[in-house]
Amino acid sequence: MVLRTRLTELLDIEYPIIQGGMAWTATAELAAAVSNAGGLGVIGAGHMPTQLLREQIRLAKELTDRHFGVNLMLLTPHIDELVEMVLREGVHVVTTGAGNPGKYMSAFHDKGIKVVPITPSIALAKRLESIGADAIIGEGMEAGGHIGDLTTMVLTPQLADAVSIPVVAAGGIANGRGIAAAFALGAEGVQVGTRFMCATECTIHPDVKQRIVKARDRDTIVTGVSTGHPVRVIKNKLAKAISELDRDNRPEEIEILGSGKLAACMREGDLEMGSIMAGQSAAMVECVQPAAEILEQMVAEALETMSRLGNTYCTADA
Ligand code: TUI
Repeated sequence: MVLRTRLTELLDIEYPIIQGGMAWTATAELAAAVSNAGGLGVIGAGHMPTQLLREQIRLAKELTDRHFGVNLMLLTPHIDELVEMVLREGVHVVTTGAGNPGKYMSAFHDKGIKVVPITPSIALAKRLESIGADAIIGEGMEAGGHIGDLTTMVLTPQLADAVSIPVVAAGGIANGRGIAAAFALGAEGVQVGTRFMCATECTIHPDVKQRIVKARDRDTIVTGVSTGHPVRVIKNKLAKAISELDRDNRPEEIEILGSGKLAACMREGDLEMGSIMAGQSAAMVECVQPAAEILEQMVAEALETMSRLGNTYCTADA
């Protein structure tokens, strides 16, 4: 199967599919499995201690000979230390979230590291292109975790018009029809998070995977709006408590209540008081399966969809 774009050339990967760099979720095992299967695997640094991220990078290098990336969450207090370590260890790609990676751009480029920031808006994308971003991930509010306020449907085409670098669509994409739709909107790649949470190689607690498989269309909610950092999660007791604090505009209490809850969910499987960060596409994830199978199914379905649409709507006769 061949699905080549400027993104596959830029990152030297087989398929234009980037795995979301989800904190406490996207470990070296998942990243290596995705890279081995032809996508771009990404280790999610989140708030990881520097030493642990170093070990994760080294483990990924043992598990795959292919290119992989690290996602840096720019809100983390020790971000400068993480960047320095990533520069020393060397990885092929850095994706960034929750901020502007401008101050690190030239340091990454000097080491030959491609920089692919995540943006929720057009203005930030233009700024990032002007300072040398290699590609841009536009993340719509269908995504899980920390989100902006535009949908993938409106963000992607505006990004494709606004910048010349490759655009990667993220948020709400869990199957090949999603890839075909993203391509129709002008993207040259997709980032997929939630579906890869249900990869066999993903090391999160099995109960979380089953919760995602079970999820229905309206099972997620956006919490923490009053903190300035809205987060999409699957509804549970914690989400309800945070929503109530949001309603009463008590952001400080949300920060306290939310602390450590992502780890409680992903590592310990606390489905009641853990933060089940997942996107709306959870409703479209049907089973737990190997990362290679996810990639193969998605690519096959994308090709089939694009060909079917061409055959259905584009007839040669007058
Ligand atoms: O970063 C994510 N998703 C995340 S990060 C995360 S950990 C966290 N925990 C508590 C509060 C906040 C984060 C869980 N999920 N996705 C990429 C993303 N980046 N979404 C939105 C943004 C973003 C937002 C503002 C990127 C840039 C930005 O720029 C602001 C500026 O500096 O102009």
